[in-house]
Amino acid sequence: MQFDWQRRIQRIGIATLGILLVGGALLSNAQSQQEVNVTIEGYKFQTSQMPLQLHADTIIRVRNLDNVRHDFGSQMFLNILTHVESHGVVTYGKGVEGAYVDPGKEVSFRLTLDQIGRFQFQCSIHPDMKGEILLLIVDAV
Ligand SMILES: [Cu+2]
Repeated sequence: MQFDWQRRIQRIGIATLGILLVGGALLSNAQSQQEVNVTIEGYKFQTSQMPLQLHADTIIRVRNLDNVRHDFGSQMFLNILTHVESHGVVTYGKGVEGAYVDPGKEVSFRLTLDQIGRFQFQCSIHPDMKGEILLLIVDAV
């Protein structure tokens, strides 16, 4: 009799653990950020991105594989709170115009986009270098 109870309690324990794990996975999924990866190579921007959602945490990582300094600048940051991490320095605020990316380095921009559209970016040092990030889908949560 006693043995049965112990088994039952153990089962309840395992079932609860299962629910907690599922709950945790859902939660971490909801909090995960969407990524845009921009690689600079041969004086060109290469963008790879997933379909972006409005009002979701977005991180734009810009990696410079060239051996010269480039810049990643965009109007998209101007009216949005943007968290920039570049060469160990973090800046946060509105009115960010962009950031320099030194050779072999990575700069990241964290922001939450609140309008759809094509967001152009460019390198102020080499005006021919241009690219864009697309936020065109409408099924925002
Ligand atoms: Cu450049």
